[in-house]
Amino acid sequence: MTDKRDHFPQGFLWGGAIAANQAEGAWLEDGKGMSVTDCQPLRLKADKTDQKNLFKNADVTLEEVLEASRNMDETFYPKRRGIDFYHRYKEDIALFAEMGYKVLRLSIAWSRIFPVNNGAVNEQGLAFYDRVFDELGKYGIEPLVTICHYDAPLYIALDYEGWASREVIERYEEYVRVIADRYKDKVRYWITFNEIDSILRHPYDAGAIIRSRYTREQAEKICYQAVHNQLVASARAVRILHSVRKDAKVGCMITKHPYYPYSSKPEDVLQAMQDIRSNDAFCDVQVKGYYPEYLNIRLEKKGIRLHITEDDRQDLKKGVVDFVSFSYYSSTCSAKDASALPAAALNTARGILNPNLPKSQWGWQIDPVGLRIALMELYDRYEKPLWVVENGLGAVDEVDGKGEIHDDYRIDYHRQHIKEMKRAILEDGVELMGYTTWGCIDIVSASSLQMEKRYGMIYVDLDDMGQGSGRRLKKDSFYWYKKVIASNGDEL
Ligand code: BGP
Repeated sequence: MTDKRDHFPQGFLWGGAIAANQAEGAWLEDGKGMSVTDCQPLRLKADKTDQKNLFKNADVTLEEVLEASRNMDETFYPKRRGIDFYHRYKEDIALFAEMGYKVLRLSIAWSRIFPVNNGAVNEQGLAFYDRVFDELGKYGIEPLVTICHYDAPLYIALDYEGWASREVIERYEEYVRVIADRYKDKVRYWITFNEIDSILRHPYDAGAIIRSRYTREQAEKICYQAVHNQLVASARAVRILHSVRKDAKVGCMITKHPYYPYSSKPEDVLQAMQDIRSNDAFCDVQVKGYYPEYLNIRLEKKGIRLHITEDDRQDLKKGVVDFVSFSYYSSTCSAKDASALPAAALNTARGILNPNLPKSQWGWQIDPVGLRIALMELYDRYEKPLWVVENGLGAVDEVDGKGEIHDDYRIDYHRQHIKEMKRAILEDGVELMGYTTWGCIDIVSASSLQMEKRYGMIYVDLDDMGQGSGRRLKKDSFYWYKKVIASNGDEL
């Protein structure tokens, strides 16, 4: 009898993750309306490690949005074409099934369901996701559905002030009621928002907020109000989903970056604790059901008075989540005085370079132990089941003369991170529901809008300009991950 402390738990949910705006394409097909991500232009090839430039791709001015809304071109708007998952989902799901997936994390494009503001529900949009869930069901793959993954309908940005407008809570609630009821027999696992903390860093795709409309100080207040409205919307979604399906499990999601003190100076240790609180703040609200006092104090110090009603406070209390999910790519450092320290590129953020860690081609530091640290910290903080819903390595992959892709660097990345997850479960007592690698298949990068930044275990023959056959090719990591899943994480 092998000791249960040697293996991942039975039923561990191995799989992968994609997002509608980065994978589906078909940006106006079958009645879909424009989304904010359909208006993000591919700018000149950004310097891979120039996070500001890459970051710029995610942000757009009002003029650029209006120009894009009049321009039907797809070439320079990569998220309009994605990898054509909309038409190729059967082939792609068959490949995920061949790897042995237990779960696929995907998102629903809100603008397929409600193409027009205050308009009718689009039956063709609903029918598409019925087909996708049915295809997953054929292989026994559970969907984990992100209700909004950066692609709110464009009217949320143009007819309102994005998520800073309270009416958007009602728009989201109407959307959730429709999909909760429609898919109650096909979807058990839900995430209310992708990386709810990211509005503060890139408000356009995360919050449908066009920052060029505001001054810097106005923009900060707008973003905090937008997060608050999303927190209320998330809480209401939890209750709707629970009311429609008793065994539904609804999670929150943040961009997790463990913060290490740059030195043992107490002020650096203190700064790391402050930064961890900043990273976890909105997760605190979604798990605990109220604003922690440190967050109230921080808002007061910024001179930000949020519009919070008593009903909001009741909503937050009644709509706490069932699990905590997060994306993990890298850790970073904290220092009281970082002015003379080298910066590090992070996932749509900037940190302090850790001299002890290697970097990816896009400058993101590679820290498998950081994933174990994140799991311990979040589990101690919340004592709720956790779920790693994004983890992966963006890299330039080469196809050799035989059509093979030898991505041993990606295998090593995942192998090291899975080993640390196993230690978190077996040695640190963390309750971990599952692991969905980011980009099970190459898709358009969220921040750089490139195809060149490949994360998948399945290669897609498309370049940054959308040129190529679109053919899917199995990378070496495809065969490796298949063995990992078949052995429930024993064979790494
Ligand atoms: C996360 C997003 C994903 C994914 C990932 C990788 O923040 O939730 O959509 O894109 O980042 O980032 P990128 O694609 O910019 O390399």
